[in-house]
Order: sequence, then structure tokens, then C-alpha cells
Amino acid sequence: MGVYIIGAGGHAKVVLSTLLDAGIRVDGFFDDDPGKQGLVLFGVRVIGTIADAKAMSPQAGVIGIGDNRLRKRLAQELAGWEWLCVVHSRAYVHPSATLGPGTVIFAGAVVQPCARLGSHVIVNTGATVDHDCVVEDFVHLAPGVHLAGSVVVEEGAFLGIGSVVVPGIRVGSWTVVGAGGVVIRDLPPSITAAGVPARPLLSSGGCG
Ligand code: JB2
Repeated sequence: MGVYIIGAGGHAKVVLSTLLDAGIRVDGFFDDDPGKQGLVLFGVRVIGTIADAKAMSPQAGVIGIGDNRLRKRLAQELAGWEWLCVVHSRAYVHPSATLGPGTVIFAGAVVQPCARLGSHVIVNTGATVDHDCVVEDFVHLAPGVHLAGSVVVEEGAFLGIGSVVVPGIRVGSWTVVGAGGVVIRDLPPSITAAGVPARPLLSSGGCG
């Protein structure tokens, strides 16, 4: 069974560097961009489209695409693949923390005791997850995000670069927190919030 990265953009580049750091040999990327076919990145080639990956027997790998909904869709479409959980050697994960398949912990990140992280989660460069947090499937914590203790981040939420969440708060599924947001109250599902403190952004209501 080979090891492959799905996607060959900016996020895939960091996923590759993390796999290589962990001593894992990578056999290729799959990406739909015709302009990327045959490209070689750190010695690893883009060898086909995502349709080509689906046509193979299930392999091992990581979905190296930052978009949370797309990562979820591809995880469903590539059912049967063995998704690798990868932790950079310069990240710290306490032994009591649990990490699901496909989850990546990048350089400088910290995951503290009893944190529970689901599958295909991204803990990006220098992000921290404190004790007893629950981070559900397909969440992305961008670089420099800080979750205090006992925070819950529901499925598919995206916390933008440098945002922070105070203890015990719940961020709803598929909600987006803008860069630098400071979350001090629970946020419902499927909204965008920003600011200090973070508040839901009002939609225009379609009136121009
Ligand atoms: O349906 C698709 C799709 N299928 C394949 N939608 C999108 N948006 N992309 C698709 N792809 C492939 O995923 C594209 O051909 C492209 O090569 C790759 C996405 O690359 P991109 O560099 O645009 O995004 P990324 O997910 O690698 O990185 C984003 O997320 C990271 C976490 C960027 O915002 C990075 O800056 C960020 N660090």
C-alpha cells in the first residue's frame, strides 16, 4: 500500500513536510489542477487527478486540502482509504490526548492532556489546544489559534489565524471565526463571527 497526499496546494506542501519529518515516505500527490500534473515538490510528484485516486484500490494517506467541506466530501468519496494521523516532531501532544485518523498536527503546535481531536482535523502551525478540549471532525485551527481549557469546537468549524477561545466555550458546527477574533461566548452553528469580542457578522439581507 502506498502513501499519497490528496491535493497539491499550499496545505499539501505543509502536510508533505510533516510526513517527511515523521520519516514517512510519500509516493505521490493527486490533484485536479491540469497545470500541476507532473510537478515535483520536495521529490514527490503529482501523479494524477483525484478521479485517478478514486479508481485505485484504497491506499494510505492524508487529505491535504484546507477547505473543511471539501476534506469531508473527499473523505466520504475515498471510503476505505487508511487516513494517517501525523504529528510534527516539533509539536507536543500529551500522551493522554486522542487524535483521529487523517488529523495533522503541524510544527510548533501543542495539544494538552485529555484533549480529544476527531478525524481530519488541522492543528496548524503554532496553534494550541489546552486540556479537556473537544475538537470534532474536519475542524481547522489556523496558525496561532489558542483554545483555552475545556473548549468544544464542533464539526467543520474554522478558526482563523490568531483567534482565541476562552475556557469552556462551544463553537458551533461549520462556524467561521475571523482572524484575530476573541471568542468569549458560545457561537451557534453555521455563522461567521469576528472581532474582539467576536460577534456574529450581520448579513446584508439581500437589499444591496
Ligand atoms: O473541488 C475543489 C478541488 N478539487 C481539488 N475545490 C478546491 N478549492 N480545490 C480543489 N482541489 C485542489 O486542492 C486544487 O486543485 C488545489 O491544488 C488544491 C487546493 O490548493 P490551495 O493552495 O488553493 O489551497 P490549500 O487547501 O492547499 O491551502 C489553503 O488552506 C491552508 C490550510 C490555503 O488557504 C493555505 O494558505 C492554508 N495554509
